Amino acid sequence: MSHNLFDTFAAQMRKRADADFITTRNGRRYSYTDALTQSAQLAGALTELGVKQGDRVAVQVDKSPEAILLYLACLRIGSVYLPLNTGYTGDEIRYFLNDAEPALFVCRPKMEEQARALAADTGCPAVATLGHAADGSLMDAAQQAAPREDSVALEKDDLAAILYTSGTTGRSKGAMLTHQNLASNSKTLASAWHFSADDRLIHALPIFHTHGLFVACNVTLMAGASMLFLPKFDVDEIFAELPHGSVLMGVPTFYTRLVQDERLTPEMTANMRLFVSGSAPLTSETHAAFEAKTGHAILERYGMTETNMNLSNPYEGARRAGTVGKPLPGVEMRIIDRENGREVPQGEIGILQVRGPNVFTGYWRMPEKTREELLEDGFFITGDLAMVDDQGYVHIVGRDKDLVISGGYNVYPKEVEQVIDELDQVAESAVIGLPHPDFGEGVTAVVVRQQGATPGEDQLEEAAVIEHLDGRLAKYKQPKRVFFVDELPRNTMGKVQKNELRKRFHDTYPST
Ligand code: MCA
Ligand code: AMP
Repeated sequence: MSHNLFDTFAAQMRKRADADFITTRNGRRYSYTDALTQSAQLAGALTELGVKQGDRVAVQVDKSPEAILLYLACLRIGSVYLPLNTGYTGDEIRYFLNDAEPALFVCRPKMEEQARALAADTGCPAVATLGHAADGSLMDAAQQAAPREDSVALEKDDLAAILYTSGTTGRSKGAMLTHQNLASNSKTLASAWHFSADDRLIHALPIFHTHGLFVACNVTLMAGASMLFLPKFDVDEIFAELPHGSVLMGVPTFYTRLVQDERLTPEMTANMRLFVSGSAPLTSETHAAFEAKTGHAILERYGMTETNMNLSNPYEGARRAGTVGKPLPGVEMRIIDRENGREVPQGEIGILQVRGPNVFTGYWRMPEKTREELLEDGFFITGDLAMVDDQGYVHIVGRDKDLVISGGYNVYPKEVEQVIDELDQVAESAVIGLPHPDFGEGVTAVVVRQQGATPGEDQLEEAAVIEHLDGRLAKYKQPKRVFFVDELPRNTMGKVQKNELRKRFHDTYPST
């Protein structure tokens, strides 16, 4: 029996042949039959471009239904889908192409020249373009190619996707996700969240991360439901769609923005059955305010790129603010004492570890990193600090890893510090996350200037640091503020005490 995830989706697609799969605000409609036909055409184009089973296909494109059909085409032929944030700069992309060695790089039409140069530098043999209006050379190739109606037979551990996640060392790691990882999690979520073919998901997330790609799209496909594709999160567009949708999935910033709007009422959300939040902590205040304004309790869940979703508040039963619920069916968890490596008693804080068919197989070409984080008994060390309360609900209380989450995007301080430290006038820097009313945490840099620099014309200022980062790092990783100090606080071991910095600059981003 083949474990190709596409086959599972295809069974639903054939059943739901004439039903909507994706619609857009500008009137484009893709039925499930269209999805079958066009993914076969794209699979044909991939084959003619030289992509084979097991090859990586790197994709940095704007959000469009065609990007999802391309993902399905990759699954069909057993190639490995490698989506990349559209905010990544040329330098960032170079790293991914070098590391993943894709057989094809699909980029936005306007980026073709830069993409070809990067592909030539990194030995990537083919480049194709895909635009948000179903344009580009990949779509042309799909028109001409002999469609591939088949799907290749796969083992459950064959790779479906590689998603890069930044690392504490500043080097991004490619999380290898198998067909089984994705299939098991989407089945589990579709059932846990009562998805059915009647659902219409308002899709406003980006599609290059787990949340918007796997949680949203795979669950929809698993249930034979439909999605309304919005190019990005926009409050007005959400309000235009709420009366026609049934589910919204978002990062907490979606909800903090929605609750500030007077259009959020029980009537506005009367057609909706479920609001899901994840990727970053949702505050109890936002949870309570949303419920007070709509009558809907947001369902908060917890996941990671490496694991898909692990824990979820219940669909039926109390969805408790400030908690991420309980392990999903098939997922095991334990909370480990950092000092003695033993499980902590209920009510105490430790490091969360998870195990299950959803947990990835390791980091691409990083066996040592894999061994450090994925234990021999199958448990994965999440690096999040958690506690189980007396009702069995899990609270994520902090992080054991140096990570900032801004508007649902992860920023590893080390990566930003390394680029700031390239500046001659910088002696050292520390990047921290501070409470931010919109993004949850605001990336903030604290910099020590090189000694000898005297106040005056040549002195390094905030704007020059930002200017240096611009074009080198994606916008969301760039500090919202840069502060200068004479020295960084250190403990007796010489380690920078970021907690001290977080306290000192705590009120940098006041709520309005
Ligand atoms: C935009 N900006 C940001 C961010 N987004 N800065 C910091 N953090 C961000 N997340 C910058 C813009 O470049 C712009 O800068 C300024 O902020 C204002 O932009 P704005 O119009 O407000 O941004 P937006 O387009 O509304 O985007 C905010 C957003 C978006 C809707 C929260 O970032 C978003 O869709 N985030 C979702 C991320 C996500 O899908 N994460 C899932 C990862 P300037 O004005 O200077 O140009 S998967 C995951 O984490 C796991 C598996 C899980 O559990 O799900
Ligand atoms: P990523 O590596 O981008 O997949 O991000 C995963 C991280 O996001 C987790 O390790 C958590 O730190 C965080 N995260 C995801 N969902 C939640 C949540 N509901 N509450 C708190 N943190 C979360």
